[in-house]
Amino acid sequence: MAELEGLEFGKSDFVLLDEVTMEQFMENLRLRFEKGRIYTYIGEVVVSVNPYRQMDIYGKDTIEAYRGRELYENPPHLYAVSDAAYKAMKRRAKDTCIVISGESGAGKTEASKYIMQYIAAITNPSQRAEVESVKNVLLKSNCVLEAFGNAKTNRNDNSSRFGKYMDINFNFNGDPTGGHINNYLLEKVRGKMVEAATVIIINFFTVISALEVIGFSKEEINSIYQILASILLLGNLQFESDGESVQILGQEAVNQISELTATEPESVSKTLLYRTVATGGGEVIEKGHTEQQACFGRDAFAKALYERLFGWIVGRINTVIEVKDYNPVLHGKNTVIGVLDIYGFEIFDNNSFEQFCINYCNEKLQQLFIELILQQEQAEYQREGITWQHIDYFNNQIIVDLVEQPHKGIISILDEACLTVGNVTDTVCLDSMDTKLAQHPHYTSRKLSPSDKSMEFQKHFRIRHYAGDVTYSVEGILDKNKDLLFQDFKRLMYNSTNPVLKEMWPDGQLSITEVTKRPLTAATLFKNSIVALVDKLACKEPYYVRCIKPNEMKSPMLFDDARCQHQVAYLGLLENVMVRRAGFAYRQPYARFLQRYKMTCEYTWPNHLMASDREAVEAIVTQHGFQDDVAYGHTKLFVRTPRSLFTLEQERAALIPILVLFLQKVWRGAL
Ligand code: AD9
Ligand code: MG
Repeated sequence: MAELEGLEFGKSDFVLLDEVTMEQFMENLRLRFEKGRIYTYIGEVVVSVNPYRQMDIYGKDTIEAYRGRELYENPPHLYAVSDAAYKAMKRRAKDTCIVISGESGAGKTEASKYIMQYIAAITNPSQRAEVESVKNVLLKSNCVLEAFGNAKTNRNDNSSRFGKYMDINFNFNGDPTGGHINNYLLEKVRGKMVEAATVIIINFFTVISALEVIGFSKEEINSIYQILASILLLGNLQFESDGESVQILGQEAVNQISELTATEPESVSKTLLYRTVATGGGEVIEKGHTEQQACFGRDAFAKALYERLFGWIVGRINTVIEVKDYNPVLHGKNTVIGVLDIYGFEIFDNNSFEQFCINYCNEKLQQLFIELILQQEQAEYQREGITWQHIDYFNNQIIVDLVEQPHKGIISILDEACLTVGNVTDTVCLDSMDTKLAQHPHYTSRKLSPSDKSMEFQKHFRIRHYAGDVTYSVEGILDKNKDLLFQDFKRLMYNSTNPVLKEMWPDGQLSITEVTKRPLTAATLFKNSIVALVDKLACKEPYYVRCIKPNEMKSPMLFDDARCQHQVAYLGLLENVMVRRAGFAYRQPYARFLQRYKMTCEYTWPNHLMASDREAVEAIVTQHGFQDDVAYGHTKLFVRTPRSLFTLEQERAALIPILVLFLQKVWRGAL
């Protein structure tokens, strides 16, 4: 529990509040924000409020002050949890992860960058060249991925339109040896894509220099810019129909696209206007598009180009940073720190498939938080027979089920509609959802609220999310879920004479008759990737950063009480304080505790004569006078505050040299 700052800055750990009430919580949060103290703990969890201004708290001196220190030795900071995760990884060979959550614009991406900078700064003291190069690539990859994957939204000027989970691998010295990036659902809305492409072109030199540092070749960098230019050109391309056939308006754009993608202009035109279909009899024919189909094809192509480019860049970075020549026998266990920075919960005026996926992802992460911090914690106290007053909290599993349950959930219903042959429209799909989910307490059907203005046009449904109500439009939802791209575009790209482009489209080599299997839908692919992500996080020791957005105006001065309180409530922070306050910071099986600290007590060194390890542990605890700070479980000792353990650690550290000296004397026969 950090108490190092003066009282005028409020309580640096919410666990120290006089009373755990929303009023006191908010008062403390506001006071700290106003005093420029943007970080506050709940035990090991960091609560961070976006300052919306540059803070002088990330420099080299600060890094040095936090390096190797315990959490409560310094004021709360991201650096302290980064160090805690690093120490756990290095000392105990634990895989750890830092999960950063909070709504859009709350400061997650900034936090993830500070965390990575800290880890980079404290590792590799001997400046080995190969480690420096790994660190450099890891840091530069942020710049590239942000350039390609971020865009301005009305909630955040630099909003992440993709989720990022980065594993950093360490060797037994605790130096980074490589890493791996997983990216999740890149939003492919045309306006955002065009904007991102423009930003990359404006930031030309910064992005190129980052790409070069990572190791992209000249040809690869050229190809990237050619693809971006093609995407912009596709956006300008129009069609016109004379009632019989469809033509492209602007042959010049077609010529430019063909040049940029190293394809023939005739092939580009043909792919934009026709598609190949296999008839029931196995015959292959060319079918002309309607104007609407041509527009759909063009947009889908532009989006797919963007998505594949992004995926390829991530893959290319991964080949550079993957751990090479690692021999576990020679090098010891390879440990990992994972950093998760994903898009935050979003409510726009108009919410669609993308917000549905993003908000579902946030539900899953909240569920993981509940499971690890609120549920498992309490279950362990019960298992160990510790007297415990159960603390209630809202469990959002019910909303997770609403979205992902097989056969009954929204994703299943969407998929079913996409797989049904025939003309299933968005509205028919909505009908099916309304019927199947009418009774669900977190689903509102448009039929049940005909007078509700936000449900007008009868094309909406609403989910009561853990973070608030969101009304989603079903307009275009099936197309987005099918994420259909005519095979002809894939073939066009596969046949490009540019090897970089060709590499991005391996599935283009299939002919239309070979493409029989229905691809998984976008929602199912997304769900699978998020389930895999949660599994990955769940097997690591988690550290949490909970980000709060102080206001909607991006103002450094304004602490909007209602908005902040809403976030504190839905993030479950008050419940977190209650569990933490009533709970215990550390626990260790009796035998392990004894092994480590027996030298600090005359009754246990070198061996104890008591009836059980538990009694021996009691002797140590009593000798050091912190009997009021512990509870005895069936198999483990529970310690409430880290300070007690720290005292023991210090004493142990002081005793070790004396013991070594003693043993040396014994060995030399001097005693
Ligand atoms: V989203 O879910 O990707 O839309 P984030 O990632 O939570 O969102 P981001 O980190 O991008 O938000 O922060 C938004 C803006 O707040 C940044 O562009 C900065 O201008 C500002 N910010 C956030 N954190 C800090 C900070 N620690 N210091 C200074 C900050 N400014
Ligand atoms: Mg972000």
